[in-house]
Amino acid sequence: MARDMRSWIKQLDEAGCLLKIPKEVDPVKNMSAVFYSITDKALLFENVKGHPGWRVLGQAPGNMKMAGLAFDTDSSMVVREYVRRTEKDTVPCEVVSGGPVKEIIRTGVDVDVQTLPTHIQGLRDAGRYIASGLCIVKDPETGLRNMCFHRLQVKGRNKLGIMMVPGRHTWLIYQKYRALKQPMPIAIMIGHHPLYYMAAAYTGPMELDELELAGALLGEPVQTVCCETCDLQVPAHAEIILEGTIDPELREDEGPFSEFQGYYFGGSGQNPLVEIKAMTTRFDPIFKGLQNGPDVEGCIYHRVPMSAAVFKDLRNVTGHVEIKDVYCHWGTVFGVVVQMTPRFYGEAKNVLLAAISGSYVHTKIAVAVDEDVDIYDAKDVAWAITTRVDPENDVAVIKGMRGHQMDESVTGMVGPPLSTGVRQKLTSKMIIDATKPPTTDPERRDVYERLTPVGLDDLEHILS
Ligand SMILES: Cc1cc2nc3c(=O)[nH]c(=O)nc-3n(C[C@H](O)[C@H](O)[C@H](O)COP(=O)(O)O)c2cc1C
Ligand SMILES: [Mn+2]
Repeated sequence: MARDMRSWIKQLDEAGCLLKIPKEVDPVKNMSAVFYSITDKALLFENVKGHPGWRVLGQAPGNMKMAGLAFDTDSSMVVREYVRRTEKDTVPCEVVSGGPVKEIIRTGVDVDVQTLPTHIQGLRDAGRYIASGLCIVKDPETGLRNMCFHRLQVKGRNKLGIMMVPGRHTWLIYQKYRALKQPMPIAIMIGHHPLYYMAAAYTGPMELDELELAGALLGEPVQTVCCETCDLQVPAHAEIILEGTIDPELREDEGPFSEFQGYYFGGSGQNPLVEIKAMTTRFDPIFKGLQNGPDVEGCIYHRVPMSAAVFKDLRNVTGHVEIKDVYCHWGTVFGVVVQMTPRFYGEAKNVLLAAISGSYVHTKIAVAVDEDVDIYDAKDVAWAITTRVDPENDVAVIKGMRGHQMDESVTGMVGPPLSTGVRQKLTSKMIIDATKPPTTDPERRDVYERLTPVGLDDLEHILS
């Protein structure tokens, strides 16, 4: 049986990780606060004000424990499991003739995206957003497919604003349609198993079809069906598919929106529009609510694929250094912690340079620690930084690197505008070697053995 959002809800429920909310919740006034206040459970809203009959699933996964459930593993193994499952070839999709997402087909004037129970995510947001829409497009030259997250502002019955960060594959493909003076067909998938979301946020080469990557993560081919109004294939077991086009030149104000770094800035301005032509759903579709921001669901989808990508990058460039684990930390994913065992002096710095140079531009501050530090515990990482770092020798700042467009602390703007007045950003990046002396210097390395209390073995006997 295909794994989808229904099987995921069942899995969460059986694991005691699902909280059903029968009380009426207003998606405009209350839902975002609920998402922020309950992070230890997935939430299924059963009564959404203004949207009779709809249910909304959110915070699923809202933490790494639930991410572990999606990967059928422990929370501390999620990143390594992602790497393991994507080591081999991706899994081609299987085109089928029909599926649950075609149970109801609406086209033309019967489509109204305002009926979707979208919520307002933050006080200064421009309006209601679909944050869980995975945008599927096809390269007009090569025919290659791409699937990626893009925030979508609800602007009318059949109108969405879309924000594409310059350089993203969707953005690159859109530039090709613009050169051809043609509208870009787009299909937006809302609601599926979380591993689809984990695949969509993975930054890989243009040739990588993120739906085939989802197949690798799921361990089964993704079944796809043809769209009603365009030549795109979409997952047959999704909850909702929106089909539309993006005009090559039409622009309208879009944003601000609650962003992953914890602010409202980034990407707002004159952005493209999606004209929705069809909406296909299940008989009783469940909407995927997705709270964006630090340490909520949106962050989990950034954190896991990014950590896995950095892990893979490090293995490619660092030869035989043993990388134990990688975790993008501190809520915002501008920081990354690498767990490794240094063999030689300076080796950790070599590794860290790779950690800030990969496919993701987010990683601005990279820290290396040994295997005796819990990289999932920010306090433990801070302890290593404060006790194993001689700032003059163990910290390096590299100037003039490519920065993230949505990092406002980066002030080095260069070049002509890319879109919506956005210009390129030059940033400095910092690497911090918080590892112990290397294994080739055992005497000095031993000095850093962590304190261990006496009598740990007898503790149970004494306390019982
Ligand atoms: C929750 C979430 C929301 C995102 N929103 C956007 C967005 O609005 N616009 C955008 O360009 N990228 C957004 N991204 C980032 C892309 O999904 C990510 O960088 C992806 O790997 C790019 O895909 P690509 O390699 O096919 O270009 C978002 C990521 C996440 C996890
Ligand atoms: Mn891509």
